[in-house]
Parts: sequence; C-alpha cells; structure tokens
Amino acid sequence: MKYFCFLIMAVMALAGCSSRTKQGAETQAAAVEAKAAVPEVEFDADSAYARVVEQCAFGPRVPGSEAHRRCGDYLAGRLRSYGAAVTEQRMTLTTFDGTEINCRNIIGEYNPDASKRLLLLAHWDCRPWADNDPDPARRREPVPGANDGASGVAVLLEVARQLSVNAPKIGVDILLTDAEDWGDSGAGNDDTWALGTQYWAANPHKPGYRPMYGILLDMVGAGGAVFAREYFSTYYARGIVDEVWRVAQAAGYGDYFVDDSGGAITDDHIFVNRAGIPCIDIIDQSGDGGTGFFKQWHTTGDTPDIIDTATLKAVGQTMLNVIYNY
Ligand code: AHN
Ligand code: ZN
Repeated sequence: MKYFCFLIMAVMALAGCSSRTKQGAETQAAAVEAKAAVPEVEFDADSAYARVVEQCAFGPRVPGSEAHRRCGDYLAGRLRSYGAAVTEQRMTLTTFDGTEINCRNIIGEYNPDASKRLLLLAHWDCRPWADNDPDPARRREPVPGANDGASGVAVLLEVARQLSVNAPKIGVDILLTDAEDWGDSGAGNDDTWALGTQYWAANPHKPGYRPMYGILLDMVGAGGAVFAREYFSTYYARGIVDEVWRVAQAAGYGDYFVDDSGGAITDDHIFVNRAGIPCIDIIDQSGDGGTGFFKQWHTTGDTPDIIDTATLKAVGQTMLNVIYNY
C-alpha cells in the first residue's frame, strides 16, 4: 500500500514537472495576465433591474413634472447612500418648442482628488411625447422610459454601489444628465437634444474638469440589444471604442458588443466631445422597430417588462472591468 501511494505521488510529481517544463514563459505570462483580467467585482444585474423599476414607479420623469422632481431626489439620495460626493446643477432651460423647464444634472464623484478620472454618464429624463407610438391616439402621452432613460441610470447606480464597496484606483464621476430627450425629431437640428449636457459642457461641475474620457450609456437594457460601434464615437474616440469593445468581448459579451459600424447618433456624447473630452456612446442599435433603435423606442411600450437583466449585466460588467483594469 505504501509503495503504491509512493508510486502515484511519483507519477504525479513527474507529470507536474513535465507539464511545467512544457509551459513556456510566454504561456505563463499570458496566464498571469488572464488572471489579472478576471473581474474582481461582480455586477449584480438584479440590483440594476430593481433600480429600473424604482425609477419607472415615479411615472414618466418628464422635466417639470412631480415624477421628475421626486425621482431627482431619489437619484441624488441613492448616489449619496453609495458614498459619492454629490453635487447638483439646477437650471432653467428653454426647449425648442419654447417651454421653460426646471432641470437638474446630478453628479456623483468617487476619489475626487485623483487626477486620472473616468466620466460615466446617462440621461435620466423621459421624453414628453411617445411620438413613435403605433397608436396615433397615444402619441401625446409621455414615454415611460424604462430603457430610454432608466436603464443607463440603473447600470450606473449599480456601478456606484460597487464603487462604494471596492474603492477604484482611479477617480470616477457619474453624471446623470437632464433634458436629453426633449428634442425635435422633425428637424435635423442636433442642438434641440441633450440640453442638460449642453449646459454641463458650458458649466462643468469643476473648473478645468479633464477626465481621460467619457462613456455614455443610452438604451442599455432591452433584450436582444446590439451595440454597434456608433459613428461619432469612432470619429472622436476610436481608441476608446476599441478598448471598451475588447474588454466586453473578452468577458464573453461579444453578442452584444459587435464589431459592426453603427449609425451617427445625436446624443449626450456629442456635446462632451465638442467640449474636448473624448466620449463614446454605448447605444442599442438593434433596429427592431425600423427606427434604428429598439422596438418600443419613443412609445408607451418602453416599460420595465422589456428590460432583460442579461443586457444590463453585459453593459454593467463591462463598465466594472474597464474601471478595475486600471
Ligand atoms: C435622435 O433621435 C436624433 N437622437 C436619439 C437620441 C436619443 C433619444 N437618445 C435617447 N432618446
Ligand atoms: Zn429618447
């Protein structure tokens, strides 16, 4: 019996030895690198989904509405509860149709003194009209904004919760932008959209604010989402697109983060780029509805039931991997 045990141990030792010698320095280095790339922090998509439901429970967050006011308080409170240093920009903006709206951009900072920073942003307001609704009678109702609004915010709130538990090496700023969606869909005028971000770009929350780059999340929760490489993102920040898509694909989310080149989309990132901060847009261009976006885009059907936790996970985990790879 003793002899038998010894034999097994000897064989195991020899096998281990030979496999070790076979493993070249390069493979070992690759293994170490792969290990370092494994996310230390797990994005909880169920938590993110709960944040979508909570936002939608206020009703459509149309600027000026009671739902908007109450949800703004909720968002600032959430960021505070996750340990962010929260500042708010409150301003009155005039929309293309002449409406004066009380707006607020909500900013949560992590590691405020770190010079190497990342800006993560998403709009939290809802479009006042579901002008794309299949039922013409409902086109003057507001959009519930589960995907178009709440999904990006929900992912960033779960990122914030993780940041409060695992301090990142770099600084991270979460910017929840207002009045993105009160734009004129009839005119080819960029400037009617993203009013909150335009205000922020002209009045940064910190003078001389210079993050390394920004990542905008817009419509990041619908089942079957496809994140093609959006045109302006590639134009202004190709290297960042490449890196974020590489990180996503390495984590197994290549079905979402595809290598196709996408359309040119007027969104918050345009005004961040124009302010000199490279910024990409992760935006669902699955094109299901013929609009180029998800099927329920700017309809009354943009409700939490169309949100898929697998999509939230793909985007949220990619954000965490990007942050914690520094
Ligand atoms: C336009 O339709 C011009 N831009 C889409 C930006 C947007 C609307 N994102 C969410 N809702
Ligand atoms: Zn919209």
